Amino acid sequence: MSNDARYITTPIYYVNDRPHIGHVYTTTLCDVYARAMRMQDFDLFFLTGTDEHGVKVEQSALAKGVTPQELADENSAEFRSIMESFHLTNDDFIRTTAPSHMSQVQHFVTKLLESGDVYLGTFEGWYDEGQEEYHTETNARDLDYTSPISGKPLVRATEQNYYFKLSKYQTAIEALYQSNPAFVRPESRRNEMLGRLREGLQDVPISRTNFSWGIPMPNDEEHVIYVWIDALFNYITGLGLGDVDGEWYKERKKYWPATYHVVGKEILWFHSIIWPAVLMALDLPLPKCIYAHSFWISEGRKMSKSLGNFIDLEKIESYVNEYGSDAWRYYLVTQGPLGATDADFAAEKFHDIYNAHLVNTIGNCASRVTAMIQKYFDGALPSEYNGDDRYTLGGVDWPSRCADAVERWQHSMDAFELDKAIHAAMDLIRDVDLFINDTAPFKLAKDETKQGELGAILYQCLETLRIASTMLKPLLPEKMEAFHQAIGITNKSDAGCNTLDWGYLKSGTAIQKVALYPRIEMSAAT
Ligand code: ME8
Repeated sequence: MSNDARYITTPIYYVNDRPHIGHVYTTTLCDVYARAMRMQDFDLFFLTGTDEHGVKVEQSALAKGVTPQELADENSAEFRSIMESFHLTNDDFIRTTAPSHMSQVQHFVTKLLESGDVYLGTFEGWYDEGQEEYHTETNARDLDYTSPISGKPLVRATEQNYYFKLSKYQTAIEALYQSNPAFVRPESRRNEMLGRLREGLQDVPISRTNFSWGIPMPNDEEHVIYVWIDALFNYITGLGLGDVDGEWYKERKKYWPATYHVVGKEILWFHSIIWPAVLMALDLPLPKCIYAHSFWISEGRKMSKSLGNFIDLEKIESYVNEYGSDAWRYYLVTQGPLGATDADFAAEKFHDIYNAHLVNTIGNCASRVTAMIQKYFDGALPSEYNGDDRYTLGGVDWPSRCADAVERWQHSMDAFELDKAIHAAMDLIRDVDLFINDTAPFKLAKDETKQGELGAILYQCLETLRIASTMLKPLLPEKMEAFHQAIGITNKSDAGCNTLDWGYLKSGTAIQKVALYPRIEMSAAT
């Protein structure tokens, strides 16, 4: 991987469910990061897709009277279409039923068989049928022998299967967690995994014989590869790492190892223990960070179809139609469960955040500044200097204030601290508002002799807003681009689209008055 290459992934989503807020959330987080990196000219690859094998897909297809492939095609297409309709800028959309993925998985499993990391053996354990996951005795006891997801009892199961020698990697995984404390984030999730590591790692089955909808074991057609192993490999098959002839995705190999695998907390075990051990067994570099966010709940309760608080695709669309796609992204990313605790999706809170942050802060400040340039300078951007020193105006050194905010933004984006990155931009906007109150340009406008000072103040305000809006563009692409258009950045290839350096705007540029986010009354629709 070159220094400039970055690779971010979402989980690949099960096709036996329809897309909902959880899927859109994780993908939106990755989208914000991807856009921010591309904006800074990093060579970035963003992968999402669908997880299409397994007993659940086979059973749902049977119940519907279609083939598993037909069901997978239909539901995968729906996931793919949300990426497009929500302007999620993934570079590819991987499907685990694609021949390129399947043959690479077989290649990797063959290597694991050859190295002895995969062997045939017998297993007995507590099995969660809904999740297709085994639990250790201790874990099963803690869960009261019931599935934490479906609430159904765990069943005692015995199988002859192929196993992955996870136990062999106990010391290596412990060393990984010690030497790289940021391998799993946030810290509370890392601590959970450390706790499970202390229980000791046991070998895990990686094949099944109780259904056929999966990738066959390369040496034994009776067995299909366990859906979780099949799915984890997507992160490297999508880059062609298992392509023996080297023809597939040649140009993508440079993106490995991943910068971030972003996942929900419920699948952290697979990503932060099993996946690195598999990669170690294959002698491949490890991802830099597994970031596990928490869950959305809705109106104070776990989302459920029967409670009627489920945020499904139709519900999401009603918010996007009413408030706009920027507002949806803003709420998701700034109010979502990025940290250790679950977050509540509530209609009233959505409405309040929209009004307080988008209407009253960003929208109001942009309209205030552009309106004054219209009114006092006929819409032509005045000069940055007032003859003397611009820094004496209101006591704020705006170029260095902006440079500090940009540095904070860059650092936070890089560290996937999206909330902090957004704060850096929002704080700038709030400071512009305070600066206007302090310097009172509307009073200066009444004094003919203060024209230079008035112009210089408005220049500082607009240039600062341009920089803040550029930092917000990965989150609010629609309206920040509209704002750029209104302040004379009309060409998408224009350096002004992305530059975070002070002084891009030139005096004399025609500035239009903007109204970015309309005030909206709360309706019953959402
Ligand atoms: O687990 N809040 O797929 P999946 C926030 N195929 N995020 C949520 C959420 C919620 N309430 N519900 C779901 C699978 N998510 C496997 C993954 S990866 C190699 C295989 C998001 O369709 C979150 O990212 O059940 C979670 O990890 C993912 O959707 C699970 O999607």
